[in-house]
Amino acid sequence: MRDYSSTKWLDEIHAEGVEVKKSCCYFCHQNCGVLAYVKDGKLIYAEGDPDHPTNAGGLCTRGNQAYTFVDNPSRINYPMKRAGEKGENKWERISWDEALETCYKEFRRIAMTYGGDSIHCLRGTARDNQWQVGRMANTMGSPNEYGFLSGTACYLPRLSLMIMTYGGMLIADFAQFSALRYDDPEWVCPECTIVWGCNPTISNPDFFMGHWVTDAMKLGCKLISVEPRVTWLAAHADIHLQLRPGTDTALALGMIKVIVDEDLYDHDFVDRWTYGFDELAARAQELSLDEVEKMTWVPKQKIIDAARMFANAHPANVVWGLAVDMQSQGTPCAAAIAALWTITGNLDVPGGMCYTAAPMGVDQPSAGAWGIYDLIDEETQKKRVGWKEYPMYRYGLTQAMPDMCLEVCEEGGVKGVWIQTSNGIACMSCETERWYEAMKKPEFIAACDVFMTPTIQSCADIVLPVQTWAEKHSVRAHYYFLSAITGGCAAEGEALSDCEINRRLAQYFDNDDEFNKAINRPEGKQHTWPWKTEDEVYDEIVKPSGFTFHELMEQGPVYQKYVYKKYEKGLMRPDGQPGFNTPTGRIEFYSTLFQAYGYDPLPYIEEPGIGPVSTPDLYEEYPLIMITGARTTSFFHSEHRQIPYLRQLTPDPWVQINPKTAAEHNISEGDWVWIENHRGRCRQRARVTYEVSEKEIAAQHGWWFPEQDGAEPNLYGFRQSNINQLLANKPGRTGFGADLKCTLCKIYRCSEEDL
Ligand SMILES: Nc1nc2c(c(=O)[nH]1)N[C@H]1C(S)=C(S)[C@@H](COP(=O)(O)OP(=O)(O)OC[C@H]3O[C@@H](n4cnc5c(=O)[nH]c(N)nc54)[C@H](O)[C@@H]3O)O[C@H]1N2
Ligand SMILES: Nc1nc2c(c(=O)[nH]1)N[C@H]1C(S)=C(S)[C@@H](COP(=O)(O)OP(=O)(O)OC[C@H]3O[C@@H](n4cnc5c(=O)[nH]c(N)nc54)[C@H](O)[C@@H]3O)O[C@H]1N2
Ligand code: SF4
Ligand SMILES: [Mo]
Repeated sequence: MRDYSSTKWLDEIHAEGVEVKKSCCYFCHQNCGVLAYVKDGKLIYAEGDPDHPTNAGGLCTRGNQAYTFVDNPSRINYPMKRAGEKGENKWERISWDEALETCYKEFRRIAMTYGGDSIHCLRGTARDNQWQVGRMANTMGSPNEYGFLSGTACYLPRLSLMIMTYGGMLIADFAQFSALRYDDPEWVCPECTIVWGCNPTISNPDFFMGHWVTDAMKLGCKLISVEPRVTWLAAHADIHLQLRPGTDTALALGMIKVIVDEDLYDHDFVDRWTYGFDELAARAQELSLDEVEKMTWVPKQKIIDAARMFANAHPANVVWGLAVDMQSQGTPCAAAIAALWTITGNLDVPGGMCYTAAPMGVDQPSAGAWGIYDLIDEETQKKRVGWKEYPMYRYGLTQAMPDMCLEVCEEGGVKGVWIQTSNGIACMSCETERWYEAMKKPEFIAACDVFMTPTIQSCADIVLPVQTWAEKHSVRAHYYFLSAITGGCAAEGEALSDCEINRRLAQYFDNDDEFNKAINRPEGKQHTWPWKTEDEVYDEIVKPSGFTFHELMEQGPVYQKYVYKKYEKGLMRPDGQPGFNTPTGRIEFYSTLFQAYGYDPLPYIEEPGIGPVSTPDLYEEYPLIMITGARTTSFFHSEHRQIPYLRQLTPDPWVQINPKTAAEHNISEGDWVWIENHRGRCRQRARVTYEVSEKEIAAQHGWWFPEQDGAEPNLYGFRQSNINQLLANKPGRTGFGADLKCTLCKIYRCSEEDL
């Protein structure tokens, strides 16, 4: 680790022979601008690029530690094949040719024997390679690409709702659409923002920087926080609605009720551009505020105050987050919250909620949308797991349905698995043991990763080493700008970028006429990866912008002028008419598509599957509501446990416990405690804090211990502190959303023997 006690390190990075390159961090999908200090091909330091408009010179804790991530002794440096039984942690170095040929032969055999759909391609919160995993599935003749996450409960509940009822994806406008940022004369600072189930100052989620909210607060923007915990933002909010986890829909409907009752809504917008307002209003009227208070635990006067504050502010917006998705009612919850910003007339106006754009016509590759799904024939497309059962999965989305995929795998229907960017069993899957067992069944599994993980150890036959952003090229089409990742450092060993791995593997399939005939590849689509180098791939992606990839590298981030109120100008619909790209051409509070699919067309309230109301018996035995996975600065999910400085910041998994609850259980700060419910238990260390109320605890997710024995049965201790063992694979009615942040548990101190 670098010694910061003297200024010697500064001399080091400013010494002769050190090159400073402009690049972008990709340790999360935020993609901050970086100045990379490179010496002899190695990254020796990284700092924020002051010219980069979104991070403006800042890097988070992890970005600052880039050099200890990139140059880390535990990285996978060579392709390897399993040399013992699965889980024995015995690996043998092989050549890239042998590795890729093995993958090709195995996946080909599987597709030809059992059908392409028996190959499942899994990814987590992928980086620049999200589209690649879907495309790779198609290359191998499979329609099945997804993550291990129940109810696809990360962003997709919100996204699918917006696609179906708003005809596009919306995001709070904090001037990110303009390179001038806050100096852009057209932008208006929001007068009020609701940060809803999101902790952006820690998580910077979904291409949104948390400091934009604090910037706006300094410019006078009022803050409403909808958050069970007392986060920094909640503590600084004008109104903190400290709700019971999983009751967000009731709260949003309560606020809608106040806005309608007090006639605070935008009549003109509602009349001209929306569909089903009366039905929505009637649905909100079904509840009394006393009932909402009882359900949500939020005093009704606070609900009234918040509704008034939000509705009277112009413009106003909502920064919503993962907690919306991580309840089984993710879809109706998203619908209710979106209705709030819509009835108040904050749609596609400066400082309001704005439609994302494809900068210079470049699709957002990381969102999985780039050029796939006509690479396989229609019949195979319909073999996507969940296609029939969950129609919302078809609508503008390409993912298979994870909970059903798990069942298919358990029944032996998954024969080949390609894992790229996921540590499934240590982080993403609920009922961990089920996924762990299921992943033992396929005949062949290959994984691409930067580090060895419990997931790879437990099930993979082949491991492929992956480059980090510091080493590879890539592009990022944010929804507001287009930029190139320049890399420029030498990778230790033989790691390749995801893109290059995929491109090379695809060549085998693309040149195999017999295979393409057998899987019935559509006419003219045989060359699924027709590019000769990875830079050619990026040239193709950025082509609509008029730049080549290398021109873009020179140029830095490129912006396109943002157009507000696109719906008035005929810019939202394929037919060029004013309105929105929905069946009625209006924003649909009453969704005609939901109705057609047999779902409730309006937002409705449903209790979390396990909780004080739905399972009172369990509540008696497990009297604490359990929040999981609230982000911390030290880690990205299950990653970064190998980075010395980050691990020093958070050496052990911790669970937040209110001082009163801790005292009741004779638990002191730092004690190891068991967290247990009817599904299982795991242990984490007590962080005794008023950040959580007496009724809740908040446990970390994604824990495993790279320093422990990697072989079975220990597998880096991935069961010891893995909170997901207590969670269920149980999606909401639409197939979206799952209760990962609102279930029940009890806690007790670990005994001496336990440790
Ligand atoms: N209880 C609970 N569980 C949760 C959550 C929660 O809030 N609560 N959050 C969920 C959410 S929202 C998500 S998105 C998932 C995330 O779940 P995962 O995506 O499985 O999480 P990561 O730990 O980021 O795993 C990514 C893996 O990819 C590797 N990797 C990193 N960079 C690259 C790269 O460039 N290429 C390749 N090929 N590999 C790379 C890392 O080393 C790591 O092993 O976790 C979910 N799990
Ligand atoms: N440092 C870091 N940053 C990350 C990640 C990471 O692992 N580490 N992961 C990335 C990924 S993939 C994602 S999806 C994003 C997620 O980022 P965010 O959307 O910010 O999600 P979280 O931090 O999981 O949860 C946000 C807040 O929701 C609160 N909460 C819990 N339950 C409820 C509830 O029922 N209702 C309401 N209203 N609030 C609730 C929690 O207390 C928490 O403070 O973060 C991304 N950024
Ligand atoms: S890890 Fe940190 S520095 Fe890197 S892109 Fe994400 S927020 Fe930015
Ligand atoms: Mo996520």
